Amino acid sequence: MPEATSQSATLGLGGNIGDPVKAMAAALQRLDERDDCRVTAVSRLYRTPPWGKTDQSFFFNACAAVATRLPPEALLDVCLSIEREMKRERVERWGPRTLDIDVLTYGNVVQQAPRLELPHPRMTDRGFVLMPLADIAPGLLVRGRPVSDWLLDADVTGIEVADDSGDWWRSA
Ligand code: PH2
Ligand code: MG
Ligand code: MG
Repeated sequence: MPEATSQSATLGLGGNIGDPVKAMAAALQRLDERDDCRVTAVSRLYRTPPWGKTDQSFFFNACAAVATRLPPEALLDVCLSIEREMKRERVERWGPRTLDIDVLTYGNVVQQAPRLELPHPRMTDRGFVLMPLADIAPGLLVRGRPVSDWLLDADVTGIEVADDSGDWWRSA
């Protein structure tokens, strides 16, 4: 992929039913296989307490950086179509999720578009996003502040490293 025309985006991945680690790994492999996307960094894998709606299973979470020629909304569409593909076998209405892929940042783009707000509006409140993101992009500025700085204020209670190999996604 020609680097000159590509942008760097970061993604947050998570899931808590079925085999979320396998779904996250498959999603990253799928993205990396595309001509218009390359996975350039993947965080460690984390096991995280459920945030928001707390009466559900622990999640697995990770973040990745991709170099892509796709514009932001097209990257979102690719992520949503991979989500659908991975959910096909065991979709559970109203239930927890097998795989969620959120576009967190895209270059320096700041937009309040209805389909895709950038940077992700809630990423700076969430330990389960900031902790993995700090593995791969501690200096990335989000709303004027580095990820590693946002992490200092985040609640990371109960978050554990589940796999610190960095290439967990290639073998899962
Ligand atoms: N995703 C949610 C809601 N709560 N909690 C954790 N720990 N990890 C997640 O990925 C997560 C969540 C909605 O997207
Ligand atoms: Mg999400
Ligand atoms: Mg989502």
